[in-house]
Amino acid sequence: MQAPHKGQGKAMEAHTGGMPQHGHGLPTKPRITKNLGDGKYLVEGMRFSMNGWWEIKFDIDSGNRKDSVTFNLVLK
Ligand SMILES: [Cu+2]
Repeated sequence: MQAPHKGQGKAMEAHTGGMPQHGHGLPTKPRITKNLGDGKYLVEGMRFSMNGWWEIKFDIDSGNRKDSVTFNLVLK
């Protein structure tokens, strides 16, 4: 994934996710609260209510290109 350029406003947007094996979404609504630069973003409000396989999905908008990415986490 190519990092969005700096200084183009809000490059990452609200995201979703959940547990594919359980059919439920995230228990909270995490938000991108800060662009830290160099393609790094601060995500706050993340909470996992149980162990297992979680998907976290982000929508990325660099201004002229859009993409999305899914991170897979397995909590034990
Ligand atoms: Cu679950």
